[in-house]
Amino acid sequence: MAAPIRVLTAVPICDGHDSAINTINLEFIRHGIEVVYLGYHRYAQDIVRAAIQEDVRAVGISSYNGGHVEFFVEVVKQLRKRGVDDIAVFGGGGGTITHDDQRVMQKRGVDKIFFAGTSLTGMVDWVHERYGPGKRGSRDGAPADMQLARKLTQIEDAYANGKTPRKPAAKKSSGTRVIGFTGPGGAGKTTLIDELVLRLLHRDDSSRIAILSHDPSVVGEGALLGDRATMINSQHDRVFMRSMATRGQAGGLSPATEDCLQLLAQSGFDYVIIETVGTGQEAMPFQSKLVDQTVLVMNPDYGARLQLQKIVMLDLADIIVVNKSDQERAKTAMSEIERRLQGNSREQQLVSTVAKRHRDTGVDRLCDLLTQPRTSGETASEEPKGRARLRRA
Ligand code: B12
Repeated sequence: MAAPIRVLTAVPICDGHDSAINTINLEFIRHGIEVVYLGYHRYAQDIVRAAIQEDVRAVGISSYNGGHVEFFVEVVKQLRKRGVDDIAVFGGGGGTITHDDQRVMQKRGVDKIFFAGTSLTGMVDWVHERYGPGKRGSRDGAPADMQLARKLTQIEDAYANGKTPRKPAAKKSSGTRVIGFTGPGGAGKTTLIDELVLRLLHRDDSSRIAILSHDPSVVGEGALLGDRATMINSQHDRVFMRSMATRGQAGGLSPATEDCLQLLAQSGFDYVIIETVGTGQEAMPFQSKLVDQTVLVMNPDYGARLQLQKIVMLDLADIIVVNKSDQERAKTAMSEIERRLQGNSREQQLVSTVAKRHRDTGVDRLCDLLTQPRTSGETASEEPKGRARLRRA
């Protein structure tokens, strides 16, 4: 089976009209396209960086507040400046983009503008026809991030074409710290990671961070890869982010994750952060020996205390974060989870955070825990045994 078409969609800076693109995203997904959605109010530079890292086939821009000729053309210009001529730029803006504007935009490299009245089916068919399987430009000799992005695509494509997942590989010693984040949907994993990235970037002004983020999809179907829309601090030149659809695999990760993770772990980043899809009670996503530390992010509102007995990751995670701790139930959650962890007889950390709050001291504490120097050869499973410790930030 051919790999799904991947496109990136966004709304330009100073524009909050996202209803059109949300409708179009859904239609694309329903017709087998993987959509990396960057959100609204986005700079041309952020769109270009994301399109290159995600190695998409095209960028779809929805613009309503004017300045579309300059904005679309700026995106084309920046792509070409970086040597990329195989990522097309297309989009629409209803009646705000005229036919005269379109002619100017096409002359300056924009592929296609859709006008008011075009059917959703018409746009989907056009994307399939125009951006379907075909030859892409080479990334040989391109900057490292561009080569890395293409290699990740090749790995994903190989799995889409029938490669079977291999056994988890052991991590070769390197300076890269690999951190796995998991937890139920809605617990705030993406916001927490974005805040953590902000701190990691500030603590060391030369550090480089990779993020491998997952969203669910069924084999051969489309997917909304929406974590970038939540990430604000991670729109940064020292951050390489890649969004992956699970493409039919249960448990929070994709069949290609292990290989992609291994490649990222060997690509000179200081930190590689991997985020699963929202997971259920039985999920144990980080069997990989490539992951150094695992973080389970929970919502204080998990239901009755008995529910905690059923969450496998409470036994396995190195750090448990109760996010959204400004909620009324947070204190009770912290003490119930603390008691649950005490039965584990291994050292685990419990941290309380409010990731949406700027300068949250809980996120500072989490960052401290994740950046502590490691003893050589230490892995999550080899940690010393002991009673669970509760740390309230
Ligand atoms: C809905 C709407 C709003 C909603 C937005 C809700 C939201 N979250 O998106 C609200 C009420 C919040 C709003 C606010 C404002 N709006 Co308004 N809004 C509209 C409206 C009525 C419809 C736009 C829309 O969603 N269309 C639905 C899409 C699906 O259809 P379409 O536009 O015909 O697009 C077709 C194609 O172009 C294509 N397409 C569109 N985008 C893309 C992208 C890709 C990738 C592809 C493939 C195709 C594609 O899809 C459609 C296929 O048929 C338009 C007027 C209009 N009739 O167009 C004004 C309009 C865009 N708004 C306008 C203005 C001025 C504003 C405000 C500044 C008003 C104010 N003073 O506060 C604010 C700014 C908001 C902001 N933060 O940016 C002006 C813009 C004027 C201009 N640029 O010259 C318009 C044109 C109204 C007008 N005639 O004055 N707005």
